[in-house]
Amino acid sequence: MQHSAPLSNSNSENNSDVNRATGSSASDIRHDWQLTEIKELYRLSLNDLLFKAQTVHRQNFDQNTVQTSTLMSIKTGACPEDCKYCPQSGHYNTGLSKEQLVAIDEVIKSAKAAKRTGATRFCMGAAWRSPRGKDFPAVLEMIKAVKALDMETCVTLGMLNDDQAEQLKNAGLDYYNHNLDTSAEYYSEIITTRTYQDRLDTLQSVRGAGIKVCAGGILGMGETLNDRLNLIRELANLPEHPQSVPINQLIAVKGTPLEDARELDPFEFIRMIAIARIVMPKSYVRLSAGRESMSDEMQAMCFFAGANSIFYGEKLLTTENPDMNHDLKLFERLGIEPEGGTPKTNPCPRTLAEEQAKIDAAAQNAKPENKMFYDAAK
Ligand code: SAM
Ligand code: DTB
Ligand code: SF4
Repeated sequence: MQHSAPLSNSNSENNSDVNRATGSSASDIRHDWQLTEIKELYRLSLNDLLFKAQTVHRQNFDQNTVQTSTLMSIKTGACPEDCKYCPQSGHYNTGLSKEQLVAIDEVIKSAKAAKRTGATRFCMGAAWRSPRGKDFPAVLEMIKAVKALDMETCVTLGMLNDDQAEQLKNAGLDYYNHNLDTSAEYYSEIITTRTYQDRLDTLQSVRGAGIKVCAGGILGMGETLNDRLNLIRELANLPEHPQSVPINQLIAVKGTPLEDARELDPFEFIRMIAIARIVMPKSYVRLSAGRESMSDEMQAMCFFAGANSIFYGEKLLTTENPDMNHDLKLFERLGIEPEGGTPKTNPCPRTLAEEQAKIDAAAQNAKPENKMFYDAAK
């Protein structure tokens, strides 16, 4: 069963035109995508690919609405897994200090703040291989407490078995995040402490318990184009499309084995968002980690390509995310409305002087790196 996504009246385009443009019908939910077909999408000109993706997007969603989720790390660092991208892995020295599970009061405080700023979903992440018996009951209480604030809940706690998934469902959990991260072929280059099949099994337990699945991956880890396309194919060919598909751009963190990974061409990233939109037409595609280093223009193109969800709030789990004022301003400039509505009060009010200092600092930082910058004084 696919979950039903919002459809606005503005989507009532002539379906036959749309089908001609997309080569498929609006209700097409397929789980048999071949790599060759996904490659065909990739080979389209960017204009053609974006047109197709935007057309599918409009058939299934309000094109001017973006869902906002706020993240909180409820247990940080010293993870036993060796994910090469992750600042929280205990295998690498990234300068993070190990922390215990946070107190429920802190979670409630953060969730209330997230709700005030307009987030509709609160996602809690723990640096675990899988939930530990002694901490699990406290996480169940956190889910109940956030749910009681009338927010959607999401957790990401590592591998789950059927029984744990069932308990999460009973606590009222809406979404479970567990990413495939990359293609099955490239996976062992990135993680050796658990297998691709382990990940698929966890997703099966989550689905089996009736929890919505949030599953995606990371781009820019040195994978090939085939790996990127195969990741999207794996996601699209799951027994049900994940209701939420986070597409992360690697945040290359110092101390991790991927600290020097080569940056992906922004157009490659945008193409992957567009392909994900086309092959998983009713899934929310989340423009996830990495927005801090993306230009506003790149993010706007990702929204045009069909991304309709973001992490919202200054912090992801341990790394930076754009500040909320910047995101709200960007939405305003693009005519986008957050799914929960625009907050009535400024979420992080700054004085005019602080605003100006931030703009000056950004302009100052931009100058030396901008090779196109023309200095008339020289
Ligand atoms: N330990 C749990 C797990 O691995 O499922 C939950 C937390 S883990 C940090 C959640 C996801 O964050 C990872 O699967 C990965 O896709 C993403 N992630 C972690 N570090 C990242 C980084 N440096 N850049 C981009 N995405 C990252
Ligand atoms: C996901 O796909 N991205 C989020 C969330 N799921 C849990 C995490 C991004 C983490 C980025 C690195 C950090 O902040 O530690
Ligand atoms: Fe641990 Fe998750 Fe980071 Fe992997 S991604 S090291 S499992 S916190």
